[in-house]
Formats: sequence, C-alpha cells, structure tokens
Amino acid sequence: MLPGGVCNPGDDLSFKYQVVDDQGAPSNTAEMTVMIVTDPTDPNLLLGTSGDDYLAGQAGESIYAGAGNDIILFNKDYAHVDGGSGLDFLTGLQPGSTFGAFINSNPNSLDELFTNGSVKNINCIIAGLTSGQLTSLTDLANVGIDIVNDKIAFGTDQFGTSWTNTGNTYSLDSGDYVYMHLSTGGAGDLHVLVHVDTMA
Ligand SMILES: [Ca+2]
Repeated sequence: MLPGGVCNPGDDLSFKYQVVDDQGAPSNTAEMTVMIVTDPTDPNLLLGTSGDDYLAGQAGESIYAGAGNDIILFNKDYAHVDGGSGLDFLTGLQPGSTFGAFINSNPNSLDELFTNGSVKNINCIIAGLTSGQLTSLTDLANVGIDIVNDKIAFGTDQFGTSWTNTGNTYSLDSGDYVYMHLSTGGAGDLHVLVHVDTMA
C-alpha cells in the first residue's frame, strides 16, 4: 500500500519500529507486517495469508486473498472476491453451466459470475470437471499451468497434452481475457480465461 492510501481488508501493512531501553538507547530498526482484517460492513471475512493460499469459503462470505499467488474455489454466492496482489486463480466453475453461460453471453464484467457479489484482482478463471481439485500451485502445474517470471504460462499437462489458444478474447471491465482450452488431458477438459496482461 502506498503512503496515504486507503486500507482494505486483505491489505498488508508494514511498520518499522524501534524500541528504547531503560537507559534511553534505541534498538536497531525492525519491521513488522500486519494484515488489515476490519471491515465494519462485512463480518463474514475469509482472509488469506501473505503467502500462497487455497481459499474455499461459504455463501455470503467475502474472500480477501491478500499477497501471494492464491487459488480461490468459486462459489456464485460469495459477497466479494478479491485476489489481492500476486497472480490469483478462481477455480471450480463448471463449463457446462456457469462458465459456459458466462463466456457465451458477451459478458461485460467478471461480476456476472456471481449472483450478488463482486470480484477483482483475479488473473485466471478455470472451469472444468476436475478444476475443484486444483487446490495448489503444484496441482496447477500438473495440468500445465505454471507461474514463470511473474506471468501465467500454459504448457502441457502431466500427460503431455498441450493447452491451445482458442483465438477468443473477452473484453471485460477489468481488462482483456484470453480463452485457453485443454482438450483431452487425463484430468479432463479444462477451460480458462486468463488476463492478457498476466499471460506469459
Ligand atoms: Ca493474491
């Protein structure tokens, strides 16, 4: 967060401090990082750590993943979803229902994935029969999705099947997303929208 900025739930705040002993001698400067957790308008918070997290919440909850490369399990009834900084993934959408309807409806906003909520700071949305089982960066690597130089790269899954770029791009209010598809990998078909600015 920049000096003078507004704190939001899930933000990390860093403090530098010194202690002074009873002789008045100051210690070296130390640093402490805390996460903002207070939001008086929303008591149902699920917060990530400053590392890489997997977050699966309940209907009505707000998810603030914070720093790190986080994986959030989709629930259309979340109140809010905010991936925070890092590269963040929304998994668990079913291609035959929500995701399919979403990408076929000329969407304007990722918010349309949610019944009443809002979403921001999500770099990659994954739909597929087994995508609810993608709960770690290792799981993502097994289906050919890797983080390389702070970008999201699509290679081959653990069975050697390659991701393909379908050529479709969706312009949403949060930017342009590229539609990627993994057709017949051992994990089953996966469909992805990835933010063009975070795609390797
Ligand atoms: Ca994050």
